Amino acid sequence: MHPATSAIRTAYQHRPRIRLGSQMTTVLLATGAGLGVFLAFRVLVRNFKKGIREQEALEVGNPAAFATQLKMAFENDNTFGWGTDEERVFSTLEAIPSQSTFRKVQRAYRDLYGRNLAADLKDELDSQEYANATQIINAKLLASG
Ligand SMILES: [Ca+2]
Repeated sequence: MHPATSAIRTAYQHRPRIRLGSQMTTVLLATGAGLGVFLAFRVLVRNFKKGIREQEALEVGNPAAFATQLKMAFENDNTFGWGTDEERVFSTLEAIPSQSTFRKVQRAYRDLYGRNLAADLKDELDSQEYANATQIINAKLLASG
């Protein structure tokens, strides 16, 4: 091989862009893998929490049971895809013994459905009903009794 050709070839093989490129690829792959592991772990934790909550929901009076009842009342939809069992929403809210339990219900609701209970209450009820619901919750004792 001609020495010049060989030198060009060597230079080509060692051009900095390739090295930077492969390093970047390595970094991106590592970041991607790290993110993948992180996301997979987060899904695992989320499913684990959800599984625990689903078990808890079988116990009457457990925050997860109240959360499930509220969700079922929200999803009491008719064939048009809308509708909410307001009576059931109110009777469930009445049955929650205290504001501290209500906060536990909110956490259970988030673990089970990945949603904010207060926001869903607002969405599912009209403004007067939502005011009534808020009143029911605010009238409760602060501590668990
Ligand atoms: Ca609904």
